[in-house]
Amino acid sequence: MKKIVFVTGATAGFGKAIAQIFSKNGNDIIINGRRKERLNELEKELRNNGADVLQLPFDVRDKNAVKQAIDSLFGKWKNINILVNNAGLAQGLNLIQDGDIEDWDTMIDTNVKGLLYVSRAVMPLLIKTGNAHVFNIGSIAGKEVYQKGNVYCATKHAVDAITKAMRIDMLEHGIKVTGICPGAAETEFSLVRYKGDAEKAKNVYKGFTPLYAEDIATIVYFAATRPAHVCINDIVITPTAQANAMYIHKV
Ligand code: NDP
Ligand code: 8X3
Repeated sequence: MKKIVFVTGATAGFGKAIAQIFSKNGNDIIINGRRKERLNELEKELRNNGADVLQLPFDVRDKNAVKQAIDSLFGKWKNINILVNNAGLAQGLNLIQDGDIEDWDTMIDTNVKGLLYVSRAVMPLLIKTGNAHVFNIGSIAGKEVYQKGNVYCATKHAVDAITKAMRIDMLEHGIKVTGICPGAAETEFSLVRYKGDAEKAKNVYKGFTPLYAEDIATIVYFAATRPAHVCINDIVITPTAQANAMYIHKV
């Protein structure tokens, strides 16, 4: 059955790959992100895959913009079946005493508060639609902490807690809630973390085969297509070369 899938942060990485896989499998997609040109390109691509597409460009940190965008949904677009809370980022990698407070604010505002603003606005629609499913993109950094990861890890631990809490709150509505917790994946993530330093970003993935965005999209699609009585609660995915947040075997 055709579903309406709402993906935040669909202009790159996991979000883009998730929008692509759902569009190729007969679903209609609402795409969000701040970069309008990328949304335009993605809309064309998804339409070529046969999907109907609605763009909702907003910054998840802006609670008024989030509410306005969700309130503007019309017709069938209100009947969202799947929400993928994916928009997020790491900014900086510093010991706590050297941390940049603006980086901290950006990560907390995006990864925690942004996810909450979007969820608060969309959950009532999911409850009305029924048979709905929420995916929260957490991280292995939400299961363990690593040196210099302090605040990013804290935001992803918060996502882990919100995911568990949502599952309880959504129980009476029969809404599935799944936490997706990837390890090292080569997307634009490290480019953003290192503020555009492409050399540093590339080095993160040298010496091993990382995950790719398509690996995560395939897993989200798998979890979204289980029978109605089956909910996959939580998935931790690492590259084969990664044992946990600290140990990556590099050659
Ligand atoms: P990318 O940088 O490739 O993509 C991030 C996406 O988030 C972009 O589409 C970006 O769009 C969007 N985004 C960022 N900030 C905002 C904002 N304020 N409002 C709206 N959209 C925003 O990274 P990934 O695909 O790797 O990251 C996706 C998620 O996966 C994040 O939550 C990240 O923490 C998590 N993650 C990543 C891992 C990795 O190793 N790559 C591992 C584990 C988890 P735009 O800039 O256009 O707004
Ligand atoms: C991104 C993966 O290991 O850099 O969430 O925290 S990691």
